[in-house]
Amino acid sequence: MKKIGITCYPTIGGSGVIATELGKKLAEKDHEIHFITSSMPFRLEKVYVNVYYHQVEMSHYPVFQYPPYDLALAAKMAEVIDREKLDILHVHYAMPHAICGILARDMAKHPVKIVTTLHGTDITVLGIDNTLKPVIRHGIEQSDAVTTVSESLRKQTVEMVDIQKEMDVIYNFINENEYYPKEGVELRNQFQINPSDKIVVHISNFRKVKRVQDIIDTFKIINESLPSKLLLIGDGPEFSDMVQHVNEMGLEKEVQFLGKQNNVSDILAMADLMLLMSEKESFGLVLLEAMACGVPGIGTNVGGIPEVLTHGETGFIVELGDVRKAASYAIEMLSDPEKKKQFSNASIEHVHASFSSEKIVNQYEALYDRILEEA
Ligand code: GMT
Repeated sequence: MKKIGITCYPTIGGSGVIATELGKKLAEKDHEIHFITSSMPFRLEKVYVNVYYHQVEMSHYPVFQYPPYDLALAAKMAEVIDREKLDILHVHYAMPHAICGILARDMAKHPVKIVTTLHGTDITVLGIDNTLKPVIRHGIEQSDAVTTVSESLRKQTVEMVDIQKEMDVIYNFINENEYYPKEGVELRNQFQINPSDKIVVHISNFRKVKRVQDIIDTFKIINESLPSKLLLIGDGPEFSDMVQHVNEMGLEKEVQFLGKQNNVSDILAMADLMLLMSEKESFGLVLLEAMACGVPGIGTNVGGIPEVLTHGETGFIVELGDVRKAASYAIEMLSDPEKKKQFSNASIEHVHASFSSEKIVNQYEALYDRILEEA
């Protein structure tokens, strides 16, 4: 049994999902898990044995222009390391969480090892703001172990941060109790979608990098050939522009904006295809969640997406912005029930073979064992 602290962004997002699900799985394996976050992680919706939550408290001093959240987090981490005698502090994102963890390790009296998992966005930020490079490099170099969620992100990190540190690729995984093929007929009726309509879904935080416009443009071509509906799930900066784009395309009746949703697996149950046309994506967890529910995906040849989707087997890969090709693959698959079934079965099998929670959680446990054995 190990005592493991976990810090992540607790709000909606793939990194928060992975950090929380990992904590829950480790707790089931008798490890003691201590979440140290600004608010309760959204997937920690009920009481779990062996799981504890420590909220970072912030004082607001009128003197400071910016509240020192990072320092408050480091102080809370050090307090929990010492009081709970943590063996491992597993932080998600180098910036700021690895930096806070390193400061906490320096302050704490009890020895602790820092594991940092990179999810991509802090490396992407370097493309915009190079001044943060030394901070990210320090976070990576001073961690006892670093993991990336795809081989593509590992390579990109080495190139962008110019770093020698060995990094392990540990893929994301799914919670099999939530993501599995389910019957979606009832929900389809509630949404008043015809049984013969094909349902295309997209889930994201509607940032520019997600290229939601390409999703809508791909769907427009699909919809000209097949009776279909597009369900857009999530919210973010591009939301209003996308509502306008749908109106301009005359697709108001075919596209539904569902906003942020907690029970995504229920929506996936009635879906036929997931689209992810991003220009940056270290992994694409939503593709994996869809595949686990038997929903094949079409994604761009970007970042970790080709490591998740196998072209021609569990979905299709297209070049960034190639909405015509994406639509033609979608039409080809959706209009052939046999082919659709084949892709659906292959998706489920692939998730279980390569991205099962058991396989991935074992890899994290082996990593913890390895660094604890090191002097
Ligand atoms: O995609 C986002 O903007 C959210 C971000 C997050 O923190 O959840 O996603 C990143 O981490 C996910 C979990 O590892 C990955 O599935 C996403 O691909 C990655 N996003 C990007 O690289 C843009």
